[in-house]
Amino acid sequence: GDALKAKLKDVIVREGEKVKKIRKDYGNVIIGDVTIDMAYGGMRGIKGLVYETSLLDSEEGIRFRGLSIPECQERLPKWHDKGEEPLPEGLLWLLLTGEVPTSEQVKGITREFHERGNVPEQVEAIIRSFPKDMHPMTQFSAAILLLQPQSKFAAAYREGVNKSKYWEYAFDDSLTLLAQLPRVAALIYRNVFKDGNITASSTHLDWSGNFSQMLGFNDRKFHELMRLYLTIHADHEGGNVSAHATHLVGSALSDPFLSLSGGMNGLAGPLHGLANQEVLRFLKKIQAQLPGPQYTKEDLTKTLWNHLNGGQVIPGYGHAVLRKTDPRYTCQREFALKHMPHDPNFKLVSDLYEVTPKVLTEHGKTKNPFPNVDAHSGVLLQHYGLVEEDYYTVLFGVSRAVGVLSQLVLSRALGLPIERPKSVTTEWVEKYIASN
Ligand code: FCX
Repeated sequence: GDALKAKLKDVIVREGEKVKKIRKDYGNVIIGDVTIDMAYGGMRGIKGLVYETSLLDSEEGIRFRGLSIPECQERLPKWHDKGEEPLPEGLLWLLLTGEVPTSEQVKGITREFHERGNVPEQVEAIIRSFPKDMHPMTQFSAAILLLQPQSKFAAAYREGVNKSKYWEYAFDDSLTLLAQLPRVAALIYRNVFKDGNITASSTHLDWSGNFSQMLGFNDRKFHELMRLYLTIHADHEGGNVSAHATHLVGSALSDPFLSLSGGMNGLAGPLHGLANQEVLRFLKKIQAQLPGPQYTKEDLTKTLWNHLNGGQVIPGYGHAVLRKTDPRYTCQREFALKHMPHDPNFKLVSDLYEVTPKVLTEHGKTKNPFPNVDAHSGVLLQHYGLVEEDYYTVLFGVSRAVGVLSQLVLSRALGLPIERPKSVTTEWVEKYIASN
């Protein structure tokens, strides 16, 4: 934590000066136009937000501080010598500082997470008292709010701390949150789906491995899967609902706990993070409609049309920005090809990959007929026995916290103001058209 904070301090001074100069010298440069369609259309394509931690290319997919997913897999530190997947602790360092950390630096973060990982007892008691039929994402967002009284940012603001120190408190809160989220998330899982017992934290494990163990999974391959999973779901630039919501709430100087909970409520929507749960439900639905394991591509096509004709979207396909197969899908596919090539659910996902883009293209609505991250994640979890799909979005949420909290720290460091875009009414639009 201390090493990261020291590094971050340097980066923040440097970046702060850079941004100041850009705004002073080039503040009036125009970077886009806004059409009436964009204003009605969810602000699609409007460049109206600066978000430092990652950038999405519509063809190539996400880059974290300039690194693609395969580059992150190659360059970020792994878990000991046998590890093959990147550690999310390393991604956190990368997102915050723009630099690839050493193994030692990553170990320092893992240690810090262990030190801060104890969840207040009264919070655990309340989580345990949640009704079992309350959706895991509702529980997760509520649990994050229950952690909020620990906020050092909120306490410092109340004490009248100088603006220039905001980021330090945001950073402190973010580390606390990231340290405690796995325990909170595991508690929800154990409580809703198992007997409520939860393994104590193991300081010899990394953040993902320890989380997996608390969930009740000790297979080393599952730990590797979780390292990959928690890395690739972390960040997808700034305009997606969870990142933007966290950013928006944070811009009011709501502390990181309040901001993250806001972001998680957006992630819980079926067009966003909940799509990973929806994909599993969808796979089960079409499996039931197929004639058996020997189904043909024509059978698959028919079930897809049935679904579409029912007026529903095909979950896991399409994207607001991406126009090609999501590299987060591709790396999960590669994980499956390596570790579970004969898994029947993987076969179904693979077969769908061959059929669905054609069907969606013929359907003629979606701008992107290719799969996104959510089309694949569920079958990997099923393979290792994490079969309760209503829980999947919580895993997405634990990971997404890494990205959105990193940006939140940087937003406070750069002194970004309260967000307040201008809205107009249809009456205003009509008058504007008439007068032009
Ligand atoms: N199946 C059927 N129709 C689809 C579709 C799909 N997978 N994707 C888009 N469409 C439809 C839209 O519903 C829209 O129809 P309408 O004109 O009747 O309203 C039309 O195609 C144009 O939409 P498009 O511009 O291509 O997509 P948007 O930017 O509006 O929406 C999402 C993007 C991702 C919301 C959309 O593709 C979708 O609903 N996909 C399924 C849900 C999903 O997988 N979400 C997860 C996305 C992401 F990876 C994540 O956040 O986790």
